[in-house]
Amino acid sequence: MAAYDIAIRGGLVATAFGATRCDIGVKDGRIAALAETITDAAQVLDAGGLYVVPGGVDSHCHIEEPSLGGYAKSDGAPQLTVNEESFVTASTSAFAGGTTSVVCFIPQWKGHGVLERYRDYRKRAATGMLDHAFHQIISDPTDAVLNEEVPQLVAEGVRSLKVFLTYEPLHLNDAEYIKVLLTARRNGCLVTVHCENYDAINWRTQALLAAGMTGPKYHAWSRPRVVEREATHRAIALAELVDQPIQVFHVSCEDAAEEIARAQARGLKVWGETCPQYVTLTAADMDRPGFEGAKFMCSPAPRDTAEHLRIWEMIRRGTLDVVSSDHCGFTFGTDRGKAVAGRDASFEKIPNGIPGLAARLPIVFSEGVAKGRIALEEFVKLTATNPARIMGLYPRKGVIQPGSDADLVLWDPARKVTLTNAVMQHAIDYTPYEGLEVTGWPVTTIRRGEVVMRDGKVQAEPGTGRYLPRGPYDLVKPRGITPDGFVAP
Ligand code: DUC
Ligand code: ZN
Ligand code: ZN
Repeated sequence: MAAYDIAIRGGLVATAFGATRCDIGVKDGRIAALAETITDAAQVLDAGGLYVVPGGVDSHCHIEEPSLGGYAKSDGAPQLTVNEESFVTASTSAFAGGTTSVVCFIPQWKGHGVLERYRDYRKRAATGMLDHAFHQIISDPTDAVLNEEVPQLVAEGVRSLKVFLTYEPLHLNDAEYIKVLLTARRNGCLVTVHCENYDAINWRTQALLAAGMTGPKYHAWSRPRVVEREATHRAIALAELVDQPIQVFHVSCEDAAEEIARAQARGLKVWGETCPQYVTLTAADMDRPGFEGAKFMCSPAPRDTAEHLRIWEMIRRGTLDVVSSDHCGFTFGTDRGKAVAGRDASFEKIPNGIPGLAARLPIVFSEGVAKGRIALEEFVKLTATNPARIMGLYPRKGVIQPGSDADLVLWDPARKVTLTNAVMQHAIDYTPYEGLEVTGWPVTTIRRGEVVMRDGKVQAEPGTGRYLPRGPYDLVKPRGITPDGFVAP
């Protein structure tokens, strides 16, 4: 019998600490050896001329998430919309783009607990092929949920609580946010935060609508940079008060990133994530004719090309250390997705979110490494190692070393591809990146030692994705520093 199930031979193996040319031996779904030469294997994959990078870890994606909400009907009632990507289609798309693990969101509906949704979501996620962990959205922080249900979720391996500071019907006020921070501190969880100011956006939205400014482009006008900066500042300040680590999600602009940089310089445990849309799309995309602009509508809103360069600078400085997709797919041509309120709906009724699971790694590599903005090891950190570390999945995920899961991508650094919807292999009928040319492409994706994508052809059995329970981890331990040394329970 061969010593290894697979040998990956002759590639440039990249980790967060650098790259080296070596062979990789895989046994029982794990990386068993890195050596100059490995030949004794049942299957040999030739990686000559290719890079070998860890399978992507996408720590922010919305998949098969019922009733995301976030957009009210004209009478103020929440509009229930089901996120249209299933775990099977999301897995196909993710493998096509070199991602092998995701952290996605269990919803909470106001007036309901969280355990019932967790059980339902576990079942949904188990139908797919991606390895998966969960954030728990808290939109109704009752004592029963925070004191009784969250500890049970934590025992089940859920280690991050997600809060929204805007969106009907999900947003929390400051008192509610503080309660969630305290709960996270007590239970050893990370808090991830959507930072935009709810009241400010509502005020601007109503003023824009009253002035007859209703088209998709006014989505960006309703939520300018300052509402993101203010909420980022507030989210950090309250986290400092409670002494609770947080990750600020989808940072779109330097103004918000500067708040994170200041917090990090003061030693706070605050991390910043950005997304491919904030280095490729602009507010002008939402000004395309007719309803077309809805294809680019997400929150925070894409800014402009000058901002893209500032985001890259914040990535280079390490202020923003994760690039997630915020994949949130709504179809364009049906009456279920973007057009759920009609094709002439005003902007505040159009669901926010864009699909991007498959595009994430290619865009970060192409715009980052191929254009000389970041090194190969930075690409690995941003797309795999850092999300795994911050989410408590490291070193099982996000790294190529003996003992880690054999999640690997054979990457052709020279391959040029024009992004089209067909290439994305998702269930959504458009991609906001249509026509974007990228340099660098995943040619083979391996999940736990199994080739699940080769030359764009995804071959994985539905139901083979594994749940990734997360235990306690040091990164989310409080610093032990509070104002006046007073630690509130
Ligand atoms: N913004 C979010 O906060 N969530 C989903 C989609 C989006 O655009
Ligand atoms: Zn968000
Ligand atoms: Zn999101």
